[in-house]
Amino acid sequence: MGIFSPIEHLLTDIYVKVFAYLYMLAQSVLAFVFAPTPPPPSARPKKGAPRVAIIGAGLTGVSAASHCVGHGFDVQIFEARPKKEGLGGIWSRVNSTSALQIHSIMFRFHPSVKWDSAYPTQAQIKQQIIEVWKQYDLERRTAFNTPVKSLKKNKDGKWVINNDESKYGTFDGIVAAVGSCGDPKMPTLPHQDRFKGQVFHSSNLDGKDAKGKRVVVIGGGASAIEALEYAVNSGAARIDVLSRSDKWIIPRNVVVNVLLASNIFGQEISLSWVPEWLLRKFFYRDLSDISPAGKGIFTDTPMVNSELFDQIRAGKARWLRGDIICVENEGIRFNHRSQGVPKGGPGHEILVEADIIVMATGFSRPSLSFLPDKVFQPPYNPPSWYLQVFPPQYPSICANNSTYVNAIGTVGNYHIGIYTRLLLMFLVDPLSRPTEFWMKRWIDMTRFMKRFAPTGAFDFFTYAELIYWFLFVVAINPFRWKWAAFVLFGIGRGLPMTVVAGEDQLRAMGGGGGGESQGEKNEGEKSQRGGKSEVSK
Ligand SMILES: Cc1cc2nc3c(=O)[nH]c(=O)nc-3n(C[C@H](O)[C@H](O)[C@H](O)COP(=O)(O)OP(=O)(O)OC[C@H]3O[C@@H](n4cnc5c(N)ncnc54)[C@H](O)[C@@H]3O)c2cc1C
Ligand SMILES: NC(=O)c1ccc[n+]([C@@H]2O[C@H](COP(=O)([O-])OP(=O)(O)OC[C@H]3O[C@@H](n4cnc5c(N)ncnc54)[C@H](OP(=O)(O)O)[C@@H]3O)[C@@H](O)[C@H]2O)c1
Ligand SMILES: *[C@@H]1O[C@H](CO)[C@@H](O)[C@H](O)[C@H]1NC(C)=O
Ligand SMILES: *[C@@H]1O[C@H](CO)[C@@H](O)[C@H](O)[C@H]1NC(C)=O
Ligand SMILES: CC(=O)N[C@H]1CO[C@H](CO)[C@@H](O)[C@@H]1O
Repeated sequence: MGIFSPIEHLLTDIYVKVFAYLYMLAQSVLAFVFAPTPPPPSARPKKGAPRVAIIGAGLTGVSAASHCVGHGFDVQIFEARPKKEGLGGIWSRVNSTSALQIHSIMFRFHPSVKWDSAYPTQAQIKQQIIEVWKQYDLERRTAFNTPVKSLKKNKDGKWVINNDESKYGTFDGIVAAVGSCGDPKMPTLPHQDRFKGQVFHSSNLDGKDAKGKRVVVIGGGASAIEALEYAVNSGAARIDVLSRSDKWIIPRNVVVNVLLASNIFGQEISLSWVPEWLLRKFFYRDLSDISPAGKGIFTDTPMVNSELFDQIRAGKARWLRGDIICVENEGIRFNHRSQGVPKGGPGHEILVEADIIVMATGFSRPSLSFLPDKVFQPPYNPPSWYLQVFPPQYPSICANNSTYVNAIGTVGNYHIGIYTRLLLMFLVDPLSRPTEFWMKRWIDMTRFMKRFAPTGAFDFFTYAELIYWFLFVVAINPFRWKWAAFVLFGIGRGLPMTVVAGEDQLRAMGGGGGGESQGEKNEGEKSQRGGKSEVSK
């Protein structure tokens, strides 16, 4: 052993360095091929270029804005919070105890992102978002401290934000990127005032000293695992996680994650017991009691972690299923349930002692209520929209990741890029634009195909399903074929634009063409026409 370990170390070191080098190299190639060219610093968008309003300066908003700007569109970003907490979105509001749990290869939210590690820290993620923001000259296009409260069409069919046309102008398209994690959720537990220790939210653990203390974490989501890791790292004396519902945990392994994300059906299928059985047998092993009973893996976003079980096995932490009865002076009175017993079901009562309570109880959902009322009418209410993000009444609105419920997938640059480019295509090419009728039929069809899904059709999807959605909607409409390379890869916008200019002339001669939807004809006819042939390449 004595002789081998230095060699072993050296080899590991070389291996890691070579791998890191190759990873960086591959990312440079991706950036070179796929990142749209940023505009020159002093560039002004061409007069009459379509304008897109981006709501939210998190990674979705910043990435979407960069795609718009890179393809010659004009953008204005609206961010509710001040720059310090708003730019970077949720990653600027959680403390450094949060980090990426999935491999960064699946978190390339923009083609120019360059991760230098497999699991970047919160600070590194925030930094990458800011870099994209700077690189695409978005600083002068961002209004901070500006919550969007309303979105209306003016008489020309253009979008007006917060009823203030004179201040912000009008917009042809909207990207609502408000995210799904807003303010921290801090429920008050029964008799919480009796507790003599301290209570913190999981996003606010920097500088909190847990050394030698008993830490109780409330919640069973990804934030609970992060809080557990924080407590282990700061040398807590005892750690208990109190979880009232079960979620699947999958290993930090790119191959396993990719395999799970490849379920093209996007729901539980007759073979889903196979991955579930394998996970219990080879990953949970002796701890399979923690795994969810009777809840399929394709129903809920799983948590990605490999160290949790080691920490439980090493006796550093306990993971307890059950319901909180009340808080006491010394800790939490808890009804401990066995596997398979539902929330609120029978169990046995214990007192879990605590000096610190960490609320890993999640975040409240930002509201989309600034959108026109009719987009919320069931049965076509979010997330049951066209491709989950376009309300069927308005293909000029793209609400990326704001309707998200659950999925097994990735936040690859593909999603944000593809969604943004679909929107851009709809804006400039009326023939490619779906009508309300067909958008609703697509939603109906997806519901029909997923009618046996234990979740609603849009409450859970997989990566493979998402790719199928994109390919389907591009292939189904011949007028979109010329756009395929642009929509899917961000290359070659010149050619379809030339065709559209030709079609435009034809339409100018003969009339016709499609509006946004029935009753919204204005938009398509007037607003799109003006700019499109003049957009810079
Ligand atoms: C602790 C933590 C860890 C996470 N880790 C992972 C992970 O490992 N992997 C993963 O895939 N995901 C993870 N996530 C999920 C995370 O939500 C996404 O990674 C991503 O940051 C979402 O980006 P977004 O731009 O869509 O939303 P956000 O980052 O939430 O940004 C939305 C922005 O919109 C602004 N806004 C909202 N409403 C309005 C309005 N009306 N007007 C103007 N502005 C508005 C908000 O102020 C906010 O800045 C994590 C989340 C948390 C909380
Ligand atoms: N690095 C990462 O990957 C990472 C880290 C953190 C967060 N995230 C993401 O961020 C989002 C939020 O995650 P999160 O873990 O903060 O929140 P979450 O997934 O919403 O989980 C909150 C947990 O708290 C429980 N809870 C809520 N209120 C409670 C109460 N009053 N009493 C007892 N338990 C209560 C919930 O139980 P019920 O389910 O029964 O309501 C749930 O187990 C998710 O999308 C997640 O994927 C990712
Ligand atoms: C941690 O989060 C809290 C609450 O969001 C914030 O006030 C504090 O400044 C953060 N601390 C650090 C070091 O970022
Ligand atoms: C955009 O939306 C799709 C589908 O909801 C999602 O998979 C993609 O990751 C979103 N973008 C981000 C950053 O989450
Ligand atoms: C994959 C995906 O849809 N992207 C993110 C959207 O928001 C949720 C919740 O904040 C994240 O968990 C996803 O990673």
